Amino acid sequence: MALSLSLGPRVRKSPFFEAARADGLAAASVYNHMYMPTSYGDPAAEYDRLINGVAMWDVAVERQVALKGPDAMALARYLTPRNLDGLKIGQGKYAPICNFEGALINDPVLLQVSDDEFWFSIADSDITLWAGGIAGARGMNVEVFEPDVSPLAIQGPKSFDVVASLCGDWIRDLKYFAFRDFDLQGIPLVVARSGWSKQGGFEFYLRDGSRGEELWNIVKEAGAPYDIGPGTPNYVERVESGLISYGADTDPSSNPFEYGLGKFMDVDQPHDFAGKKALQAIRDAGVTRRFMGLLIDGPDFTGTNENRWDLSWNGANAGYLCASAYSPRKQSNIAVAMVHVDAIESGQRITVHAGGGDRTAEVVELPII
Ligand code: THG
Repeated sequence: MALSLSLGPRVRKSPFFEAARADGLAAASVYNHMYMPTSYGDPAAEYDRLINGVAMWDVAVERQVALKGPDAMALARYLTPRNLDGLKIGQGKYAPICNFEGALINDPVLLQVSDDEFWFSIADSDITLWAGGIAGARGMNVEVFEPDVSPLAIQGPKSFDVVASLCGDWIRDLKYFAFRDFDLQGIPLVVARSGWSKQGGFEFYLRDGSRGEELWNIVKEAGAPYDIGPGTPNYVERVESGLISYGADTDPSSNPFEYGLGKFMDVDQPHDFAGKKALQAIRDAGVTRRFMGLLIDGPDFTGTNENRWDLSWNGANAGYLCASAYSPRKQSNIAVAMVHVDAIESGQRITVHAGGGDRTAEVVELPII
């Protein structure tokens, strides 16, 4: 029997939730203590819209952790190993957050929205608690809170036309992670060139949660000439593109170097930050496993893996598979996985202990496409 999700007031709803439901929302997960839409019941159509057309996604689960006040910048610098020297209003940065052991505890996008206000647009972990705790313990003069801000993503090659028709042609010149305040028919937004796909797109950060349904319908109407339809962060496309899904791909000891995030960190900055010593030690020692792609032999997968699958090579454990899928564009079974460095360096096939039986797989660099 299909297992369903129990709806109730303990898990929060997005401002777009009822509009999404009216448009056929079929499945959801839970992320940042909110329902996160995962399917409208037709995965093939949702994938096709993202690759060839345009889709609109309720990603209000991407909550913002606001830091506001005189010490906001100092707190932001303490929270991330990313070098924030070039940060400016209007240009976001991917800014990993680590604990004091150097483990990755979130992989947010950081936006400076005014002189003294910053938003970490977070993945699925409680950074409001972490940041508030650090600010309090360090006696910093800064407020840490979750503002009324809810992203709606518009993704896919035709998203440029849809968003230009709503906001103007200036959106075509936005650099990746750049953003700007915009008043859309009286609805306050931050419009950003961002989103969790490599198909191009935008995010409308809605700044008034009472207007979710209105915004949803405006986007739906503007997108109608381009056959817009509802979608969700796309499982297959993200595996093809090698985008990290915090929590799905990470475990309590994952460090950012294992995910290739070294380029988004500067662990030798003069100031102190959470995890600095540990990250320097990890950098010096090198990693023992890396986040990689797999091309998996055998019959086409249908659906997705519910559990992690163990990997082995040369008779020993070689890590774990995080997410697997059949890729229509690669015409192969694919996956993202944490793979031990010795298995990667062997250049040999590894074994995937898949749900339906063992399979062999080639280890490849990300992205797969
Ligand atoms: N949108 C918003 N907030 C978010 C996400 C989002 N917060 C959580 C999560 N997603 C953050 N994680 C990522 C991971 C990867 C990317 C974006 C958000 C991404 N990376 C590009 C890449 O890997 O090629 C580019 C990175 C770069 O060049 O800086 O797109 O989706 N609001």
